[in-house]
Amino acid sequence: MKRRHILAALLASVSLAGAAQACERTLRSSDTHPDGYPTVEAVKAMGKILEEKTGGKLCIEVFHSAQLGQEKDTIEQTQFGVIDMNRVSLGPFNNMIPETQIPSLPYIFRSTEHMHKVMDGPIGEEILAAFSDHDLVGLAFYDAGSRSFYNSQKPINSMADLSGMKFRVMQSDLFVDMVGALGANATPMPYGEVYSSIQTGVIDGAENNYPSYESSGHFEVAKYLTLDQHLIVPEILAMSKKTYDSLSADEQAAVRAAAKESVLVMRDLWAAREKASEDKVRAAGVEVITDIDKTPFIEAMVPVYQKYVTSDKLKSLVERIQATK
Ligand code: GTR
Repeated sequence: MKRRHILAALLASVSLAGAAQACERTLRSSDTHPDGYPTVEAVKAMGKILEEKTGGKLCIEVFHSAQLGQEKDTIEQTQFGVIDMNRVSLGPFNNMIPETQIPSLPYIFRSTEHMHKVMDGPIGEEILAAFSDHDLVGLAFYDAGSRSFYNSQKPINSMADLSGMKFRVMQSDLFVDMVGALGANATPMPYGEVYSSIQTGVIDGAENNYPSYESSGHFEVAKYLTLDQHLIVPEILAMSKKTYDSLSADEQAAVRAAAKESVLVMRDLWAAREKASEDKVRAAGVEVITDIDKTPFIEAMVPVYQKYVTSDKLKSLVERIQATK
């Protein structure tokens, strides 16, 4: 048995070495999510497409499960070129790149279809381009469903029920103000600390989409979910500008095309995972409150828009998003 294991390990290392050798260069890509999560699988799919397009010159290896660190740290490392690529929510970019605040505004998108229409078009391209001033190249947007509140204490049936409760948010001032405007308290912290913080009562809960709520295990410690769907924040696949600049023009074009092609893979995977994650958390006994009046939530966001949508550029983005049918 033991010898069998050793042999298997040896074979695995040989085939890994074989795979690495087949590629002239393997790009390292970071993701906070576990293996099998739609974002991880989509970047792997991009890698296969890229390998094909470059005749085996470029490959991608996805370091999933936050192996390279929590999102904010990996963003910095990507800017420095220590990490080649990163798949992250737009949230952690909010304080750095003002344009990313706009698709991160609560209730800015009417639906996922509306978000796709906006982000697949010129507005999406404008937001991708904003990354280039920050040592990054924005390649594509991925889906992240809608985010809703969950907690360990009680069912939330109205905005008033949120009063005084403590919720973790991504490290973005915009989300701190969003939670404050709803009458609750926000604690920004890295994703990897949320489970134990709920478990030990440091926070009452957090907010996320079904696949993250499920795969992180947060549903085990926060059994009340209220589908207020305050955010439809897309995720971004970005490359270090240092890495991008080191590629030939053909390789750069292949990277851009492969990233865009992986979006379609991602959307299929996402739809399936959303359903599977919902089924899993419901089967585990999570109380899902779907009947919630969103009007007071939307109205409460007026001061948040006033605080963040300040320049003409940002105002124009909001107007154009709202006018997109
Ligand atoms: C997830 C997102 C991650 C991360 C996480 C969080 O939905 O995919 O990139 O941002 O939320 O809440 O930190």
